[in-house]
Amino acid sequence: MAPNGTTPTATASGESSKPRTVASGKGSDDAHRQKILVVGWRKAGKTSCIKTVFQQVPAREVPYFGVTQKIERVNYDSIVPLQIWDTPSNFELDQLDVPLSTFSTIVYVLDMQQDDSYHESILKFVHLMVRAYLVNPNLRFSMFIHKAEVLSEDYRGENYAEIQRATSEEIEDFPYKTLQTFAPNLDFDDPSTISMIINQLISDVKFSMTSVHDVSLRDAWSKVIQGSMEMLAAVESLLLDFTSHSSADNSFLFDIRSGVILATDNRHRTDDLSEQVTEYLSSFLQFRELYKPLTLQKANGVNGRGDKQAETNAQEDGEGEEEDGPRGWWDEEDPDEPWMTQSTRLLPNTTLSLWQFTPYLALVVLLRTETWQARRGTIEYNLTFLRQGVREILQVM
Ligand SMILES: Nc1nc2c(ncn2[C@@H]2O[C@H](COP(=O)(O)OP(=O)(O)O)[C@@H](O)[C@H]2O)c(=O)[nH]1
Ligand SMILES: [Mg+2]
Repeated sequence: MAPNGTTPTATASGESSKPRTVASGKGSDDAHRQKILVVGWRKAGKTSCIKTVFQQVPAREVPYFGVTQKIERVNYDSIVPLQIWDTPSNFELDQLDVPLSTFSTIVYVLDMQQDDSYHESILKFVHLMVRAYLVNPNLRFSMFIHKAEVLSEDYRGENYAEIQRATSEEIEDFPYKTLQTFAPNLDFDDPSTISMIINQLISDVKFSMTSVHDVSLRDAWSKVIQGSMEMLAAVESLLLDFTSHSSADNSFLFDIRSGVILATDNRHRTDDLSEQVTEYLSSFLQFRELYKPLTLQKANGVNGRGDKQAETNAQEDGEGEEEDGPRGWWDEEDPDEPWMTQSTRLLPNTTLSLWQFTPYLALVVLLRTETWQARRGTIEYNLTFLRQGVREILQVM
């Protein structure tokens, strides 16, 4: 299990880490973090949604989480540094010791099984959205309709649609005038003001069905994080360039520890495909965990090869070739970092390749096996540009 602290570091999953920021977790580096406020009814699954993804706590431990007693902040370093605020069950906005406008996103977790408290919960969410909108119209809203795996597929779809419909309805019916004191500059007697707010809130809120037991939760977080990435369009266009120049089918940029997709080339992509690739990555990383003790042992001098040996172990070339072949360009680029890399022929015609970019980021590429065999050199050459491009974008942010 990952360290329980509120500042997981890159070493949690075994990379030799070179943190981009000094994540002390003592509040010293809070200012540059995108803040995400997670709220919802008691036992809706807020803590579970955070811990299973950002602290790598296995889903089987979810039933044993205690009740959250006070606000907890989880710092997480990814393509953008995040701070995720977990809230206790009786949470009210006035308990925040920072202005509501500090947050970039509010995630509302709603327990899909609780039909009887839907309505109250939705009301609470809408109230929160309006309050937040009035202090910061750029704030983003996400609702995780959670524990979805419990319901049958039909029932699940029905509930999902019903919750979205009810949320829109409550946004329309909200007594905006009661919040006039929070927005002295807006005229709530003017119907056009109200309808502008209504339209914006309805179009802004993003819904996702989630469960800690499958990849849907990481998918939902992926949308939240992508919403926080000012550089998303730039990264996507780099991925698109790389993918088309390499004649690959799809490229996914992953946050390694959480397994959240940060960007894709956005071509021929389906939810199923994203799910499968996410599953692949987490299975592969489990292998790495398995080998880590072995790697450490060797790195500690059994054969004196240290990091070089670690690197060989971290590589799992599905075709079993080039174990002792010439060193790749990525070794030359940053000799201190034993970046992981891997390629697997999944099916006769399909190959999946993975390259680690930074302690936080890995690229997964799906391509035709014949393309991989014929163009591997070009692909790895193109990769240098992609990697440089991504790093440059990260540096200017
Ligand atoms: N079936 C199911 N139960 C979940 C899921 N996520 C959380 N739970 C359960 O919901 C309960 C409350 O979870 P917790 O994260 O502590 O909720 P919080 O009070 O909102 O922080 C726990 O008993 C969890 O086992 C899920 O995805 N599916
Ligand atoms: Mg909790």
